[in-house]
Amino acid sequence: KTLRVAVIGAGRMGADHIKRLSTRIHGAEVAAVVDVDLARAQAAIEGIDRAVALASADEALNNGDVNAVLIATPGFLHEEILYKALEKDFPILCEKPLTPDAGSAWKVVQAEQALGHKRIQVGFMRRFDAEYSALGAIIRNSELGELLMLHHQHRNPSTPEGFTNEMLINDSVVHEFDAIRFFTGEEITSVQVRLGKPTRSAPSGQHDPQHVLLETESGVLADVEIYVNAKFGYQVATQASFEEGIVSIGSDNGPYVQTAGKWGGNVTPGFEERFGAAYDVEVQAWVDAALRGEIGGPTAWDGYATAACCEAGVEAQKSGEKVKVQLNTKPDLYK
Ligand code: ISE
Repeated sequence: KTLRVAVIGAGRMGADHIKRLSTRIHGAEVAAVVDVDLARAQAAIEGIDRAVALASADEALNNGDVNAVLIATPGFLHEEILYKALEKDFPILCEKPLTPDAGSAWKVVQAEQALGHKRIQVGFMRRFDAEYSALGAIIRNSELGELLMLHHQHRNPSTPEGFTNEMLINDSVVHEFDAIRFFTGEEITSVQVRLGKPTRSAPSGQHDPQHVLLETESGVLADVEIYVNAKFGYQVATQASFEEGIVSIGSDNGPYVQTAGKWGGNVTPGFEERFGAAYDVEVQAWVDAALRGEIGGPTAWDGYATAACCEAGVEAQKSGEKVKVQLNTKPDLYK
């Protein structure tokens, strides 16, 4: 059996997934690529056997050759496609965020619940990063005693046009919301955002960097430096403080070069390079699970819970107050 995947959205992430599906991933093939810019879809299927370029998600979902969907459009367009794909009962890999706000994410959770089984995997790829897995295992096995604090740095070289102040939370810190939930196995209970001295490199309307402070159910404290116009390169790093030690992940490591009177190496340019291997593992896990009728990663509940954190985060950005994260009761399907 093979997944015949419709990739919806042929932008930066969609194009990256199309490449991995048609080269490195086993058990899946690109059957269709959808983009409002048909020329972009056409360019994305070049060299891929039996793949078609289409201008609408509807056409792709109703194409008899398609039996799975990977959603890589901007977040605000996910909801409509999710409902249609659920109606078809297709395996779905939906890039983060599931939807942009908690209300709409909850409706998606309810639609999946009505279906009676999990079909949606959300694209929180960091869970598949080797160092994230290693730190996760150290926490779960209490190897260094209890986890007490998490310090995160999330730095991008620059932001694409139209990247708003809210998107620092909704598109970027959403990864840390999920990472903290993944590491601790707990929900986040509150979010606070501090705005300090901004960089002069931020586009107008964007306050950058921001300092996000979080608490989990058991009182683990976490902080995130989100800095999206940091210029020097891409960096996603974490330092975890335990009763019996400190664990650091995400530093650039090698090759370490000495030449012409200097020493050093290269900074990772972007998320494709930093998380390339994690994306491969994520997509393969999705495909393997889908062929068994299951999902292989973060659920629609994770998408909903992080959307609730984002909503609290955006409110906290505006008020400067510590905002409680409100969650509905977790449905049995996700327990
Ligand atoms: C982007 O959308 C991503 O998902 C990247 O992983 C993240 O580092 C970046 O901040 C986001 O804008």
